[in-house]
Amino acid sequence: MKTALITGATSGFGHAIALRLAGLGYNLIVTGRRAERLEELTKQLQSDYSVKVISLCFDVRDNSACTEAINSLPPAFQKIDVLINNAGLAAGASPFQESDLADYEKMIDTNVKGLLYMTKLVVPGMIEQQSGLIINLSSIAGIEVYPNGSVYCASKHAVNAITKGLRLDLVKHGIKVSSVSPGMAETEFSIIRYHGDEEKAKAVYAGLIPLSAEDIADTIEFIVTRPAHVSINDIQINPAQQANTYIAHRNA
Ligand code: NDP
Ligand code: 8X3
Repeated sequence: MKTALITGATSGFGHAIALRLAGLGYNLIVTGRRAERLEELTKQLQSDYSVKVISLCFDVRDNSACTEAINSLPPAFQKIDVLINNAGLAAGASPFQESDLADYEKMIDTNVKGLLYMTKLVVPGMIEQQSGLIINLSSIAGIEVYPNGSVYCASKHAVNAITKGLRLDLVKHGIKVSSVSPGMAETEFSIIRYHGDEEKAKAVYAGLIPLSAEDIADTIEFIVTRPAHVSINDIQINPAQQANTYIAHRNA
């Protein structure tokens, strides 16, 4: 049985991916900062699927906490086959000159540095195994830059560069590296982006059918179920009503 580690499994994509991978028979390491949600998810996974699950509660921005968490894994979970770097966020949506330095730090520390910390800790085991799959959650924001999103977009452009760099450096060790780049998806993402303003968050998806976390779980399932000789480098996935970052066809 294979083991997957999913960061940010307490909500949205990560939660849906955890359920999907359990359905595919993966043993799981699920992570996030909200202990209660991790506990609930672990209970659900253990009761609905016959897989082994362990939860690790820590902040990916804290390298020592990441290290401690990975070092605490019992032997049965130490061979990680799939790492899904999903934990991430956008904080704020306003012009650069009006936006908040603390928000920049949150985004860079989580989306870029957290991803690096986790990857750095998991890659040595994959090199030892001479196999593995790393999937990074990027975004359409890693492809195009939009107004009021310079730092979030920068963080996802960085994720793309790291993904490509890892692929170049790890190919000789049999490790595949993929990214998934979704457009608008309705999760807790916009609520977090707008600092808890649910009305503003809802307005993001007005007049269209956004992607769901299930759509992203479908995409991850496709990547992890390819044969060993096939690497999916990147999948860009949008709602049918979103042509690109700038053009969305909204119902009146
Ligand atoms: P959610 O807000 O629903 O989920 C985010 C997850 O990340 C939560 O489980 C949260 O857990 C975790 N997380 C955030 N910060 C930290 C941290 N410092 N340490 C540990 N875990 C953390 O958003 P989505 O599911 O939509 O987002 C998942 C990923 O997909 C993100 O990287 C996002 O940038 C990306 N994405 C989202 C899109 C969208 O439109 N929704 C589109 C494209 C990409 P907790 O709070 O418990 O720590
Ligand atoms: C989230 C997608 O374009 O709404 O990564 O910021 S977007």
